[in-house]
Amino acid sequence: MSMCNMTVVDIHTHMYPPSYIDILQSRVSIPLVRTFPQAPEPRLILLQSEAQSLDEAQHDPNAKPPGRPLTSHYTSLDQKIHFMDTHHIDISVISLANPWLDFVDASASGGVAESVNNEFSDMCSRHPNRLFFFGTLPLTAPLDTIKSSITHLKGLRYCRGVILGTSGLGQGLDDPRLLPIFEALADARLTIFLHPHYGLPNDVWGPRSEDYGHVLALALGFPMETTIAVTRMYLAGVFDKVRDLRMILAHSGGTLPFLAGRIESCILHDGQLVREGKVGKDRRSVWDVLKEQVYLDAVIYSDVGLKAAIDASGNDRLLFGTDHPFFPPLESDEQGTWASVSMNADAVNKAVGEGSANAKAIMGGNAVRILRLDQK
Ligand code: 5CU
Repeated sequence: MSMCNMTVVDIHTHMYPPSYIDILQSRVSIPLVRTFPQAPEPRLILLQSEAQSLDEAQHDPNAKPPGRPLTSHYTSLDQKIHFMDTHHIDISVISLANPWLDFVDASASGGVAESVNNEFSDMCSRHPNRLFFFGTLPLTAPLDTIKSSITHLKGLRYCRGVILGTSGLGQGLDDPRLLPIFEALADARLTIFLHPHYGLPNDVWGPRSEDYGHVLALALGFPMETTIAVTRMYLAGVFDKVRDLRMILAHSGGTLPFLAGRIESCILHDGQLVREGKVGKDRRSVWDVLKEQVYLDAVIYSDVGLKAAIDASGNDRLLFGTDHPFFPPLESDEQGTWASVSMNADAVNKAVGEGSANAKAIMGGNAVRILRLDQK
């Protein structure tokens, strides 16, 4: 990546702090961390699509190890800083990786959220010019506990938002019970970083999906999940009800930039919606919401997808990211440069021109402005 006169900000970069790994190690169902005789490092098993390979590895010591190796890249702050230095990243906005606290018992999640958010805050304070974070909400807890968590995050100096999955309180993000939470986040000027985890049901992938590694779940399941979640929010009127809500969508919005036109057409031609008066002249279209309340990360690995994202939201709303520590190099040293990072940087250069004002904006300027990273 070329760095001259440019601040590079990575807004899509995860960690699992040690206390969270302890929780995963104590679990017997996914998500979990487990050691297998056939693998040198503990394995991090996160996705339901990994259930079959987990089962096979538990019964057959020769079966391929499930999940992914739990390397120090997932847990170590020194490693995060080394990764940033290696890739000339000036600032990272770190966040807990999926599945956050979605599986934590209601009675425990408030306390776990508080300690995880404090851990992130402490990590940032150790590198004050280089780290900010998106906090984590205890969504399984009662509403008052969730609101207290937002108040806690609002008071943490380096917190700039929250990372959120698509399950919400268990019924998705179009659930009216979430409106007070969205309002509290908007009032606190905490941006939501919306990130997928659940993908699509396993049977969509067919009986041979085990032969295809993680490709279907990650390349297609994740983006479709995001697309569906945001479309449901849009159809439920969430963006109109909470006009100050701001969301960064992971993976350039899933397939939203590509499908927004089709979503619009389906709305305009839906007899039920028209009869119910939901397609009036004052309606804000999906395109309007994409340009007014949504930001997109630039984690799409190709200029083709990136150009669609820019067309949909605007050069001033795209934000560079790496998805570290996921997608490490498989055949070169993990301490060196990662192709998954350069693919995203190259896509920016190809889409808007290396060294251009738009490239500088996407690589970091937009993040500094949108997330107020110049205010410490
Ligand atoms: O490789 C994966 O499973 C993942 C994941 O779980 N979360 C993520 O952000 N990227 C890749």
